[in-house]
Amino acid sequence: MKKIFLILFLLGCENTITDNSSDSAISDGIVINEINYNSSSDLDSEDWIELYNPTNQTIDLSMWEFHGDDDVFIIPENTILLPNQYVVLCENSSLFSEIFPSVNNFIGDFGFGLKGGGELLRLFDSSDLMVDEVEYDDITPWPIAPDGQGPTLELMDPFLDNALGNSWEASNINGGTPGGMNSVSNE
Ligand SMILES: [Ca+2]
Ligand SMILES: [Ca+2]
Ligand SMILES: [Ca+2]
Ligand SMILES: [Ca+2]
Repeated sequence: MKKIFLILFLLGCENTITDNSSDSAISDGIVINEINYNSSSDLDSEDWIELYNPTNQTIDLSMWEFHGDDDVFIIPENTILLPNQYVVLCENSSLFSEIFPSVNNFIGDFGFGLKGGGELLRLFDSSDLMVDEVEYDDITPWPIAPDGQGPTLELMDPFLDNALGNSWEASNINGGTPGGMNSVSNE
């Protein structure tokens, strides 16, 4: 009997650990919601990612860190994301605003490119807790059109597991939807 309890206890622990990691991602809320890692040559804004706040809380992103495989960008002070709002982190803000003159909710420059063959992107809060991570790829099950054909990678729903390629689609719009609702979103 004791043995069974111990096993249940251990199973319980394992579940708790697993749940905690996904719960902390959800409770911190911010989601990597769109990725432009390889622009088409006619619409080359250089690389960017879009963050989304799906919670009903205002979240302060000041001093949060965006990590690529080899590089880190520190989000500036006074970066506040209201509920249901988006912000774009861009590699090159002047090129970005040339291509997307009507998009104002961006910050940069993060100054490094996102790899054309996939890369691990991670977001950490100011206490160094990981908030979200996506290791995108340019092969199935990831949509492949975002690899230089014009569309971006768009998350279909901010509450889907964005670690999975199947949760993403190529945007319906050339250049994607930086700073606004994804074109493939059902909402
Ligand atoms: Ca790139
Ligand atoms: Ca590629
Ligand atoms: Ca996630
Ligand atoms: Ca978008």
